[in-house]
Amino acid sequence: MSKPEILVARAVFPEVIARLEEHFTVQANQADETWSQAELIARLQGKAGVFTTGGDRIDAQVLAACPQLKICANMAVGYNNFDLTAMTAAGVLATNAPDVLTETTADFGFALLMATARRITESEHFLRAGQWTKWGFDMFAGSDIHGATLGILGMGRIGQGIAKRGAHGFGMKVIYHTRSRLDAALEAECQAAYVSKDELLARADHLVLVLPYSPAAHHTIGAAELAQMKPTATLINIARGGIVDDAALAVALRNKTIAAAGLDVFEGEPAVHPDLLTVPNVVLTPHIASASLPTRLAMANLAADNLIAFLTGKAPLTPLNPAVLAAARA
Ligand code: 8YV
Repeated sequence: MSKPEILVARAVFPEVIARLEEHFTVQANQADETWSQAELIARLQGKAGVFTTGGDRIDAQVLAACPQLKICANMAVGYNNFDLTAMTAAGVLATNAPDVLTETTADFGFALLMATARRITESEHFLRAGQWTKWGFDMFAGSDIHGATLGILGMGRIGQGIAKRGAHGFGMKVIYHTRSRLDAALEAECQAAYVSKDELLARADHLVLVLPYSPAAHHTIGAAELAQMKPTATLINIARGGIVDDAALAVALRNKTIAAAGLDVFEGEPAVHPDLLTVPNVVLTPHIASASLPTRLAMANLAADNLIAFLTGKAPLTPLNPAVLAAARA
């Protein structure tokens, strides 16, 4: 029997391609070409599965044009690149890559918070530019992490990882807001207190965004929310572009409505709002929160595991629309 055909839409670890080749005829994109939607559709013809990353959009148009497609396996925990409703309607399984990146991403959230609050990149640019000629009593004086109030918006696995680092490592007071409040045992483990969104904005010295993107979450932080924050506060976005109104944030940073921001994700990335590039009090990184080598390998292997399991008749590990599995069984 011939092997099922799959597409790997972006370049990934060669050892993961080799694993996939044990089970499938693989069309890979190891040259990491950027494909238009039409080019993606053309390459998906005859494919039973696709390995995607967060930038590869699978929507109703793709699904209608690729009737042989059975599974889309995302190498990301976030899946706002999938139209899940359309996938379920088309009977196409979606999987993501949760858990394996939780601690690495929480580490990065803290790294970005510390770099932002302690003005690390801004001061390094100053040094590299040869501007450091003498010590100054308030030179790059930022805000403290230890003992400060850490606000977390969205309290899933990554949010909980950040809360634990803040509470246990830095003696921070942790407050959070999310759609569904944690149970008492988890709140105790994270030493985190549930508050309203308004209270979170008003009280946080450092606010970290870790909520998933959905159209309802678009511009959760805009001009009005930034105005509710302390002028000494820092804002960290490791969630998704579009959750923050980047144009409004650039204005708030320039006017010092808040002290600083650290951003790993952007509206319309890899483009970055030009105004953010001209304000000094923002730390900018290119969507690398999960980018430790072991974690990226684990994410790629989990996406591969989902493809291998599902297309060889076993249960996928991390299905997003299990209704598709139930329908296939019926
Ligand atoms: C990925 C992410 O690197 O997992 C996610 O949701 O945002 C990142 O870890 C990115 O989406 C590429 O797939």
